[in-house]
Amino acid sequence: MTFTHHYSAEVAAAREAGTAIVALESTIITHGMPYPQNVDTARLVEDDIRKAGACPATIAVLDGQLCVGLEPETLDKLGAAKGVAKLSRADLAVCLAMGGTGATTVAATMIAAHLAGIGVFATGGIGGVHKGAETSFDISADLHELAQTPVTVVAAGAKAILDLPKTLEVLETLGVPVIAYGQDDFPAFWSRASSLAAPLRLDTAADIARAHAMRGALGLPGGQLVANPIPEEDEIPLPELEPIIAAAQSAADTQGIRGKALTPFLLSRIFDTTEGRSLTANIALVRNNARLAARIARELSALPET
Ligand code: PSU
Ligand code: MN
Repeated sequence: MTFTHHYSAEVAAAREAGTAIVALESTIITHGMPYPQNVDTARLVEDDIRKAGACPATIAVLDGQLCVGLEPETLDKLGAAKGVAKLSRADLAVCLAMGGTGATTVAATMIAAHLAGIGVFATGGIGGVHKGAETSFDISADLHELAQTPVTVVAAGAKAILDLPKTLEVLETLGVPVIAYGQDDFPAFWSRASSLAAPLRLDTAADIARAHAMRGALGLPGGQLVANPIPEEDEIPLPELEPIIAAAQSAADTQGIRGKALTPFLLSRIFDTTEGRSLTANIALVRNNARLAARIARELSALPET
């Protein structure tokens, strides 16, 4: 059995030219943001990466093809579609084998990026340990992926809808480097600070690229989580969000929302309660992560091959 990547024209040209490439996920488009802001954001994020001198590669599965880079009309279609499958590590092979279509989560995007030789990936926030995980056992496959697939993921920390202390504990157990960028605190997605210290801190894209390469040189599997705080002017302070998150979580509990549906439910609930402010912040932080990821990817491609 074989599979082939389907590269967009732009990504194919970048591979040819040796341009640094940054992977982007598609679940954030189909499940993380409402239409049409999702498509607008996806385009802005791609442009941010181009302006920073790298090539964006949005990843999705379309009609049984693992697509690395989406043509503009395809991105539109995916963003407007309803009921698109959310593909994590467990779902990828079945979807490809059955000729299906789906959006890739952080975990599935890391797998596809690595197979395509892409070392850096930008998103909003990774999945993690959900509140109440001690009874629900809901821990995102993103965490295990970071432990086994050598891709540096730039995110604004983990989404604040999660149990952040437990998320950090699991990442520590799995041996995933959690590197705050330019500050000591682990960022909390819509907020710069979580009051939890990040285990590691680096201050430059070059240092992050060197750490990525060093893991490879040591033969350590797995990637790195770069936790990049949202820009100050765009943040919603955590104390303001906490009651809103708690209300969204209790609505999910009452309505029995579980599994793959939980993250999208919480995000859209918080969007409604904040009258869209959470989305504005989400867009700002993804763009901020894309810009940093482009710089890391360029530093990485400038390092001598090992
Ligand atoms: N980041 C965002 N919005 C999102 C996601 C990340 O800003 O919607 C998606 C990612 O695809 C991530 C997924 O992998 O949420 C986590 O889902 P779960 O908790 O079901 O593993
Ligand atoms: Mn889950």
